[in-house]
Amino acid sequence: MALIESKTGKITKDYSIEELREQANLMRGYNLVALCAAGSGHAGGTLSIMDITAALYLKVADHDPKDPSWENRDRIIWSTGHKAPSLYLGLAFAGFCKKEDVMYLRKLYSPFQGHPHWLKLPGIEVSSGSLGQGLSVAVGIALAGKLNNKDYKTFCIMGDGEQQEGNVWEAVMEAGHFKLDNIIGIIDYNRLQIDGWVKDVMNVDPLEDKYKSFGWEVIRINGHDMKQVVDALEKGKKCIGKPLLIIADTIKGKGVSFMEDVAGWHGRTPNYEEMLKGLDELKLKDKIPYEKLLEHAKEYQKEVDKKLDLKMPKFKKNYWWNADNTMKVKMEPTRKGFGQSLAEHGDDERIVALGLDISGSITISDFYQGKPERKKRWISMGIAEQSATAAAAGLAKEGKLPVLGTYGTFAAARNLDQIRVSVCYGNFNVFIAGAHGGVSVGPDGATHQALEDLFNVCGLPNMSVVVPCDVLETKKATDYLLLKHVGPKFIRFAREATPIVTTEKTPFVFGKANVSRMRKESEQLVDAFETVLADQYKNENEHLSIIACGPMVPEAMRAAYILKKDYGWETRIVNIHTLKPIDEAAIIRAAKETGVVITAEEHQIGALAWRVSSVITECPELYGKPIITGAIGVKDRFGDSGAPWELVKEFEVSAEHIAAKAVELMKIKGRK
Ligand SMILES: Cc1ncc(C[n+]2csc(CCOP(=O)(O)OP(=O)(O)O)c2C)c(N)n1
Repeated sequence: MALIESKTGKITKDYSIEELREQANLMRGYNLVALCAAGSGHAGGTLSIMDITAALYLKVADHDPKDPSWENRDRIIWSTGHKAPSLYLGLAFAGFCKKEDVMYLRKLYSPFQGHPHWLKLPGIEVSSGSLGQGLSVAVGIALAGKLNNKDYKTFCIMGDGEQQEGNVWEAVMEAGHFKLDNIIGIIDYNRLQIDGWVKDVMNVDPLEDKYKSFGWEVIRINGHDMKQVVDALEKGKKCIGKPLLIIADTIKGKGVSFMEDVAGWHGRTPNYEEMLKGLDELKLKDKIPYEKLLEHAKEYQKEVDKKLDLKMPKFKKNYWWNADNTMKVKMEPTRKGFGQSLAEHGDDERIVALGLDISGSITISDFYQGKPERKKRWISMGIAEQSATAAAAGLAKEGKLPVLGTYGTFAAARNLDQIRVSVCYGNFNVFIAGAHGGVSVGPDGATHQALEDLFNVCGLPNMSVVVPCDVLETKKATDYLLLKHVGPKFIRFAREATPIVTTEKTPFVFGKANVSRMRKESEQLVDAFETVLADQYKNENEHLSIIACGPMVPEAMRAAYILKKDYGWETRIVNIHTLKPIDEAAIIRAAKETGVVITAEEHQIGALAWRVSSVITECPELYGKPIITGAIGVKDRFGDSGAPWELVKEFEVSAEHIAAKAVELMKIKGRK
């Protein structure tokens, strides 16, 4: 039908095919501006799906912007959550929200999250971002429709690469089995995914035959021919006895010549010049007030900055990273250390690296870069974390050294049962990398911020877990885990550049903590600290201890600096790079010798804090001793979109938060 007034059934706007084409073009333009304002996001897929978005939101779906939760509305599920900007523009052009507000895309506190969150913006049906789940949700919604005798239809937008997820096929089977003729699946068949052409990464074809064999009706259309798109969607609304799949042939980056069919534009955004060029090609430079829109985004950002600043604990001066001429740091992403190690040791014929369609960004592709002879040991598994994990167990069983990695949340949650049973229970030598850990992965938002991964992997018998503090430690940890450690092993590293706080000479011994002490104020923070193995450290009766892992170690060092300068307190920093098995002796000594212990982790509080607490509370030597403890970490909440360092502030995982906690605990220590 069209956009309607739910109370009266009156059509409020009915677009012609020509008007829909114009709207889709305009939406492409707004998309470029929003992505430019955000500075991150997905250009390619948002442009390939835009004609379908316009047809669905402005013409085919029955819904009412004034009553977004009208019970008879058609439901539109975005299984490919990374195309969120397209969804937002569909809603905005239909009147659910203001077009200019889409410019808040990916900004902190914004309803326009990097991946859609239905609790933040009316009109979004479900939260998504972890691929392969949407069709199952659609099955549930369609089943509920049948149970409730409702006539609404459930549209589900998927990607072609996404078809590699096993979960998709469970849902395809269910929809066919239950003859859910109220489901219309749409595949944005743009032939590309992150690592390249779908047919090369992991072929999914012939999709028509596959869906048909599961009891679906299938039609294939040109996804940029508005008439064909509208006709296909309308046909879906009339389907009887079977679910319908629309395979829409599209072009990734459609409409902007330099983005079309280029894999690199999957997760890239246009800069200002590229945005202008794109708008020019779309003939929209005079039709979209892009300067005003960019200004709107900047105004929003100013408010965010103010709010964040008010929330931050304050000290005598600004101690933020590189704010001053002393205690400066160089920054590099920890993930690079992982890639460097794979590149260095990749000649070992036992090593087999498994790709999960996010290879460049997590650096696992460094394994074969410039080394074509290693390509035979590079196995692209597509977007299939569960199967890849179990396959790695099989490779390990036959004597190989399999390494796989993806976003921490997909490397330690999506595949948790496979890690548990196939890898850990079998005690196989599988090396899993959880990349982009913590909130600092930034604007992708909650679905992509691994904040529970360490609970999952630390809870598994036989598993060893390492969370290195900087790029150099990541390299050393990978060197060790890759070739020396035998058994299930997990390394967690981050996406964002974080301070380098160790040197080549800093010890790294698996299972043994390091102790760092600030000795002076110096030009470079790394020179101000002395770091030794915890079991070689002699007690100096410091005022307090900070026990940290991962990028919280640099924050702990900065906190020690703040506490020394503003309060004259000495701090023992214990770097627990190996979370499992944990260095109990180092924790017990810190507790006994300083009496105040603060844990710091970029994770839901507990992966480190509760392990440290249990070491302290179970140590007979400490029974009855007044140990004062506090925990810094994420406080039982999901993540949010925002710039990486903004999120460090918002989620209270900065040096300032550690130092404020120290002040609080030291008051208590003083009272004793
Ligand atoms: C479970 C899961 N694994 C990995 C990712 C990371 N990821 C985001 S988009 C994408 C590629 C998707 O390709 P496709 O479905 O073809 O979408 P399109 O090319 O149309 O953007 C991947 C691997 C994810 N979001 N979810």
